[in-house]
Parts: sequence; C-alpha cells; structure tokens
Amino acid sequence: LKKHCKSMMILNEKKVPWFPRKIQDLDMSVAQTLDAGDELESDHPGFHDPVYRARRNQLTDIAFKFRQGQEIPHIDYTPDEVKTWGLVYERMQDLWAKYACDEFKYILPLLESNCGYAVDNVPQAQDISNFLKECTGFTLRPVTGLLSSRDFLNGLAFRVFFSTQYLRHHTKPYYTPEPDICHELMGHAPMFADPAFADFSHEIGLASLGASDEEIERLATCYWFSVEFGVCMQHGEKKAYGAGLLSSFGELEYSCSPTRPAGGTNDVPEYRPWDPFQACKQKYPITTYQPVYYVAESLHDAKERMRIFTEEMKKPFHARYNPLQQTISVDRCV
Ligand code: HBI
Ligand code: FE
Repeated sequence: LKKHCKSMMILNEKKVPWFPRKIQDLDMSVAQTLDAGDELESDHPGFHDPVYRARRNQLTDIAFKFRQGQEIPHIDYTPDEVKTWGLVYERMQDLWAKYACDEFKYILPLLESNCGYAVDNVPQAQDISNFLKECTGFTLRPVTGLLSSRDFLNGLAFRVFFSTQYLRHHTKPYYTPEPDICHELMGHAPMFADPAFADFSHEIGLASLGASDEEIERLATCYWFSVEFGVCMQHGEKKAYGAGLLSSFGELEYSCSPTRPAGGTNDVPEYRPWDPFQACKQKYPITTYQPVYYVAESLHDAKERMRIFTEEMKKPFHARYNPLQQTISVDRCV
C-alpha cells in the first residue's frame, strides 16, 4: 500500500493535509501504524515472553492484510486470552452497575445476547461491527497498533472505529500500557451503539479531515477528555461514558466516586464542566489516573458543545459524509 505520509492536497486553493475521501482510502491510513506490535517497548509486560510476541505477530498479520469491505476474520482466542478477558469482564460488573452511564448499561446486555459478550468468551469483531452498524452505522476495522491521531480521527468521519485484536499480557490482567481488545470491546464498542455518542464521535472525525497539525492536536485532546475519559451527570450523580474509564477497574471508581485516602490531600480529581474550548488546551498524563475530568450535562450536551467547537474551526472547506456512498463531499471546493 502506498503511504500518504505528509502528503498534501489542494482544496479551495489552499494546501491541506491529505485525507481519505472514500472509505476504501482508509486502507492507506492504516498502512502507517506507529507501532506495529513487533517492537514492544521494554517496559511492556509481554516484552520478554516469546509466546506472547509470536501471538501478537499472528494477530498483527490478520489486521495488516485486512482491506476495507472484507469480513473481519474470526479469531480463535487461546485459553489464556479468554481467561484474561474473563478476569477483567467479571471484575468490571459491579463497577459498571455503579458508575457506568445509562447508555452503557442499556447496551451491554444487548451485546451479551447478540454478540457473545460473556465472562468465558471473547466476542468477535465482525459480530460487534454488524451490531453497531444496525444501531448507528458505526463499524469496526482491525488495526495492528497505534495510529497517528490524524489517521485515527479521520476514520471516525466514516463512522469507522479502528480496533486492536490482541489481549494484554496474562500476568497483568488489570494493566495495559496500550489499547487492547478489553479496552476496545468493553470500553469503546458499547458506546458506539448509542446515537448521541456516535454523532459526537463522527463530529470529531469530520472536523479532523484536512485539519492542520495544531487543530488535530486540539481535537485529539478533546477526544481524550470525552471519548476516553468523559464523565456526565445522570440522576444527580457522576457517571462515566469514556472508554478509558469503562475499561479500568481502578479509575472508573476513582473518576466517579473518589475517596480521599486518610493521609492524602491531593488525591481527588478536579471536575470541570465539559467545554471543548477549555478542554482542548488541557495537558494530561497518560500513565496515571487523570487529575482533571470534564463533566458533561448529558451525552447530548457533550455533542452540542463539540459541534459548536468544530464549527468555529478555521478550515477552507466543510466536509460532509454521504453514508450511502461512504464518501466525503466537500463544500466550496475548487
Ligand atoms: N490508535 N489504534 C489506535 N487506537 C487508539 O485508541 C488511538 C490510536 N491513535 C491515537 C489515539 N488513539 C488517540 O489518543 C488520539 O490521539 C486520537
Ligand atoms: Fe481508547
């Protein structure tokens, strides 16, 4: 596949960064994975485990060969992998009941009855993709590892969510330094079945098309404080809608109901009202719990505020998605 790295195109007499115009173009976006999984960092729990690394390469290969429009191959997860998934899934149950938003709690049982979500089964990406497509038009696409923010967000413009297929290392079931299938399928997938959340994500995706590097940075930061670590008010209480919270048994409780440890003073997070104009500038840590959470009044409110933010972005064109053709059309294009 040809890489599009750093290429530009002319739109409304302005040079803008390349972006996918039809859904098949996503094959080019994923050709540039930052970390293909064959070069695990030395602090990764699977770094010294040749069996884990071989398995990762197997799964990477499946994602690497995937082309838009194909069925996502069925993966036979190993007993170790199923066990790891099950440990996380089981442990999250009580926490979801207490701290997940209503939308998540409504959808999870549907994923159990339609897509094989269970303690003793890792669900298949194609089954979830079919289910999401019926709900909101979102689909999953396998990916080998981390993509650039630009490529990752561009996929959302086509209502495509790039999803990894490997599991975290079995010796550390409650920890992963990178997105894995527990994070994608427990944290992200259920939320994409919700129409307001799907529109919210789509909004960020459309805004990312042809955006400058600075704008991509701001959008990625908004994504972080919403899609990953978003909290919203429901029935007068804080509830999580961000996937980073919904897939982390420690941080889910911390984000919605922090308890001040006896001796500590700085161990409760700060809550601010969800405002993309503010959130887009906020620095954040990636390896510790978040010191700041942005709290939306509702998913609908989160979406409206995001829409206002993206409308004010300075772009030489306006991108729209045509779901039937699965193409992007551009207004005021020369
Ligand atoms: N790539 N595969 C993959 N999965 C993600 O969740 C992901 C990514 N690249 C960037 C990213 N997430 C975000 O942190 C934002 O930069 C968009
Ligand atoms: Fe994520």
